[in-house]
Amino acid sequence: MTEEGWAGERLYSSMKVTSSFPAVTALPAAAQAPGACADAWQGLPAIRLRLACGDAALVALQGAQLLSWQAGGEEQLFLSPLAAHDGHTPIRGGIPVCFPQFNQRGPLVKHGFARTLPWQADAAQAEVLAGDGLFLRLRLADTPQTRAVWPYSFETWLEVTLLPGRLDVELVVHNRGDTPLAFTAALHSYLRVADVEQCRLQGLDGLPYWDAVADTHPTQHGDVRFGEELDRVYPRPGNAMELAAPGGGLRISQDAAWSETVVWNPGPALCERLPDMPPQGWRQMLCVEAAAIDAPVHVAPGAQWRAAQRLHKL
Ligand code: TA6
Repeated sequence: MTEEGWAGERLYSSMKVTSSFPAVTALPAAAQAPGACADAWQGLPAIRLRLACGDAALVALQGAQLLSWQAGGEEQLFLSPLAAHDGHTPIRGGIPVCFPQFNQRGPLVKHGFARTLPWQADAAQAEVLAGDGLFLRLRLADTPQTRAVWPYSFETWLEVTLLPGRLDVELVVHNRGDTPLAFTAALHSYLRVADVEQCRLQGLDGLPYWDAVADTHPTQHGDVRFGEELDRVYPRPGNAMELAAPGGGLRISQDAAWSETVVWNPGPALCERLPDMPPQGWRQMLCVEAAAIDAPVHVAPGAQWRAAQRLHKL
């Protein structure tokens, strides 16, 4: 966590935890109390964070994937009701971590292996932040299985900071080998909306982009609107974006190390063909992704790279 004002304010105290990782039994009573606790989603191990103000988050250990973020009493992330939960198929929705490869831009499985592997985390290690906040770190390191497809020694963390009305998600990549490491990555955030056709994404006006559907390179004029399949890669905007939606919105920002912003909505036709989406699911979501994809990120031996995406409920 690098956000000004919060650094150094963590109280390194142990949380009230009623069960330790990797318990997979849902604990509804504990889940209602402020703090961090082991929980489950569809039988998969997860950690629930809950603030005194009522805001909450649920993170699956599979992929260190945020599955839910509730702020102001409303769910902010889209999670498909048809999402896979077999423990190895990508989960459709929340905030998948794409690493060490974005999409099919390389020889690895689409969006990299990190989103389907089990990460390590312990609710007991969650840190209480002064005021009303929680910080949780999840960890993934290389194994013989990862080295067989990606020959690097690495350690990566996903750092989740939950504050009232706000969720910060930061990816940290540490090269613990003795050769340079290169990767592409994204935080593939699925934002929940009531009707995407009533929404506008502001803050990308004037930027050139790659339209991956048409394979063209136009310039954005005005706000981004939704209705048909949309899959675009923009350079990171200089200022925060705003998702304007009836009844509320979201401010979305990303650190400069995330050099691109991807905006994706499958639209009705592609949505029909996605087995883990309901036919009308495209209306309830849009992805605004913090990405580092046009040029691979290089990390020198022993060095670290880190970058956050920050979501603020408006
Ligand atoms: O980030 C946009 C994108 O790369 C799209 O091209 C689309 O494929 C989407 O991700 C979802 O990918 P997934 O593998 O999760 O179905």
